[in-house]
Amino acid sequence: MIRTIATAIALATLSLAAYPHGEVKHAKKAAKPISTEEKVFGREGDPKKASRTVKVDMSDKLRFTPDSLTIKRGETVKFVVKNRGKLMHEMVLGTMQELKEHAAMMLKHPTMEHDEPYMAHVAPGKTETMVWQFTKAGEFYFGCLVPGHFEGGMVGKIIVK
Ligand SMILES: [Cu+2]
Repeated sequence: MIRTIATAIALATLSLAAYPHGEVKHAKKAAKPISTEEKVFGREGDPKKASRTVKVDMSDKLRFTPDSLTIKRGETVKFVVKNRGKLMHEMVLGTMQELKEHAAMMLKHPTMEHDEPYMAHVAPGKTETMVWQFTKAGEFYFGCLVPGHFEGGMVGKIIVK
């Protein structure tokens, strides 16, 4: 009986040992992969494929400069977004409907964190970049969703044709 148990244990140990130790895969701390999510207003762009750079300034007067852009359909644009003010600002791409809804939500929940490839949050005096490919023609917008800013007129228009 004891011998049987010992044999069983030995066998069990053997069968365990038969499994090679799986190689632990250490995920490399690489940049976030480019999202493939397709939005009505396009998709995240590959920085290597950016064919145009657009500088956008944001100010505490709640204005974007420029506040209107025309983009060719299919174009990948690198936005270089500078905050010239003393307040936090952000540039969020979307349809007017989406921006309105999102802005209303930010008013209700001011501390809500949001971070998507179509947003650039920029601290005072800083510059951030955002790369976006405009895959569909249409009329889109960009707004600052810091509570009160969108309502204060911090919005711009993008025509994709
Ligand atoms: Cu703002």
